[in-house]
Amino acid sequence: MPEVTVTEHILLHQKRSPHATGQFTGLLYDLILSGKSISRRINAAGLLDILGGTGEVNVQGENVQKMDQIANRQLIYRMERCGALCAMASEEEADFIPVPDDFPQGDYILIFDPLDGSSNIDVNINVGTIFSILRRKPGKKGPVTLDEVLQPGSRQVAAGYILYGPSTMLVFTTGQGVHGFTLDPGVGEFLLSHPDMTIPEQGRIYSVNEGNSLYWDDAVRECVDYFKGCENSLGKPYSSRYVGSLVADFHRTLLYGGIYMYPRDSRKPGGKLRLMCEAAPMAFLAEQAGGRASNGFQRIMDVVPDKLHARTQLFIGSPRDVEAVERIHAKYGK
Ligand code: P6P
Repeated sequence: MPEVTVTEHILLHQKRSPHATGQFTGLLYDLILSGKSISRRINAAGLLDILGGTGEVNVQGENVQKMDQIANRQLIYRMERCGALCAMASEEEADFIPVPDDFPQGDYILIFDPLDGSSNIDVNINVGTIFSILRRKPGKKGPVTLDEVLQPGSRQVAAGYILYGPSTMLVFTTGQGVHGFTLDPGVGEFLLSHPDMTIPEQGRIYSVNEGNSLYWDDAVRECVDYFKGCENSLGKPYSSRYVGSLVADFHRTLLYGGIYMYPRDSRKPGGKLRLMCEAAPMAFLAEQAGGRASNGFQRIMDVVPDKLHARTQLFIGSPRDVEAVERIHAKYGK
């Protein structure tokens, strides 16, 4: 396969994508630069005494890992200087972050989870950076307000993730399909390795944390029993795979098909995953790859966040598998 860099790929698509402007290319360049820096740290984490927790608890009520903090600070530092943003929001920060006036301002808003699944770092399991890119409402000037940030997933102009695993991969969409790039450490470039990624119409794998089954509602229990039984469209039980790192579980689902589920339960009635920095970007990717993403009752991309760290239950993957979940939920109602 000829070596196609991310920049070359965007320029090739620029003609067709109204959002792939020079400003956007610059935004993606700095996002990629941050990803390379985070990847380098993660690969040597065990040697640099940056494993483990900081002893702090974040706005999500989760223990902050040292690498969470490093990735978060790296992204904020780099992206506030990229000249394409007017604001950003991090899973690790309680409030959104306006780009300081003394930095060049842009029209885009970046939402990110700096290091999703970071509790897995200490045991050397894949983690990832998830990003979602919105545009400021046309004509808006001056300080960004929260309501400009709280946009539904359907308003995203781009979304993707950087997966730190056996190889470091960048997977993203600008609304022109989903494309995967693998980091060549020798040259320090992400090179096109998975053009036009498409999710299978139906899969053979279901992915959910069954340790929560005691707390599920009847609809979720029936969904999981559907995939574990023979009454499904496969005619036999699906295999179970669960890494516990959304980027890893989603990436496998994107390539192999099937369904990833993080349902609500009696302890987390709104679900665990964050709508804006986890579910919505993955939903954009899933739909661009021919898949579906739902909260059981409606398309994730149509859900308007009521707060920055709004949570949601998530069913995402092959269209036929997500449709089965929606049919079951329709019987039970909200
Ligand atoms: P559990 C990581 O904290 C995360 O947000 C996702 O990356 C992952 O899919 C999920 O939570 C794992 O949650 O409750 O199964 O450990």
